[in-house]
Amino acid sequence: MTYELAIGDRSYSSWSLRGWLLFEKFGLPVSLRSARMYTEEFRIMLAAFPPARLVPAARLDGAVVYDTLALAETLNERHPEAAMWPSDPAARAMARSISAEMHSGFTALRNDCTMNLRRRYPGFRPSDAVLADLARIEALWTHARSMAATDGPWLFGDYSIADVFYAPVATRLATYNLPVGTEAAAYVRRHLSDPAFRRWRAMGQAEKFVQPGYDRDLPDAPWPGPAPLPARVVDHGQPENSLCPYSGKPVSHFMELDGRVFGFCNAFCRDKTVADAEVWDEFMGIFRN
Ligand SMILES: N[C@@H](CCC(=O)N[C@@H](CS)C(=O)NCC(=O)O)C(=O)O
Repeated sequence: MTYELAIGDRSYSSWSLRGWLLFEKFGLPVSLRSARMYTEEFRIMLAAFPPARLVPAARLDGAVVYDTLALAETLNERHPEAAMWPSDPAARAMARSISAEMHSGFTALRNDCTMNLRRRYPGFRPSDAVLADLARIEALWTHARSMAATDGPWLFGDYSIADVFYAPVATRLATYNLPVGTEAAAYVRRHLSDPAFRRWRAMGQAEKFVQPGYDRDLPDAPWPGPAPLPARVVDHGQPENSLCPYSGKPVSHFMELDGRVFGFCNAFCRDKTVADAEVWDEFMGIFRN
């Protein structure tokens, strides 16, 4: 199978995050294309996925599919072995319902609290409309948890497409410090500590791009997810590895961690590792040696 996925800015594009999680969390290999939103490069990228206008857009063995809900259902249809929805029919129907409600709803939350994985605003004051969306979201999460068939920490126990749809909702709760109860707060933390999500966020940090209009003029606080290992970029040094842990190519970009220097074949792979070293198995394989 040959799968391609076009995405936008990792720090800001909530639908791109969902599209990518659909592949990453269910072990479906995909080759990625990315471009900054609102640029000519973005328009050219999407021209290869006609008639898509927005990200994510995918090509699955030649067939273009855009819109995240359509992508979720098409991947589910092609990969029954991936168990992307809950297996119990009633839970599956509910998982589809709450995902569809997310896809078409929560406009106050989505408009007032755009996804921003680079910021946390403890002083943000939500409107009544955002609070009403939050109350509905918490009610849906509680309902889903009451139908969970396993002890897993996700909405229906095991990770499902419903969790993909609510991942960027969880990050908004974190970025804007929105008030929710203990159970919902635990679910948000679960997303923030998920290694796949952490890899996505680290790649967003490595993109080093601030999309105009997404930051708020509010005091910022540290991201509430797990603290990254204290890695830092260095210009040179004696790396322990001569080949990049990701590509196997000769190293040219360096970072230091615990007084040890490691090399990578490009700045992006070095910077995504500096951002959150622990979640990259290829790097940790050489670090632990
Ligand atoms: N309904 C679409 C929404 C996709 C969407 O709004 N994508 C945004 C990024 S999060 C986009 O492509 N924005 C670029 C633009 O508006 O030009 C889906 O489910 O995939």
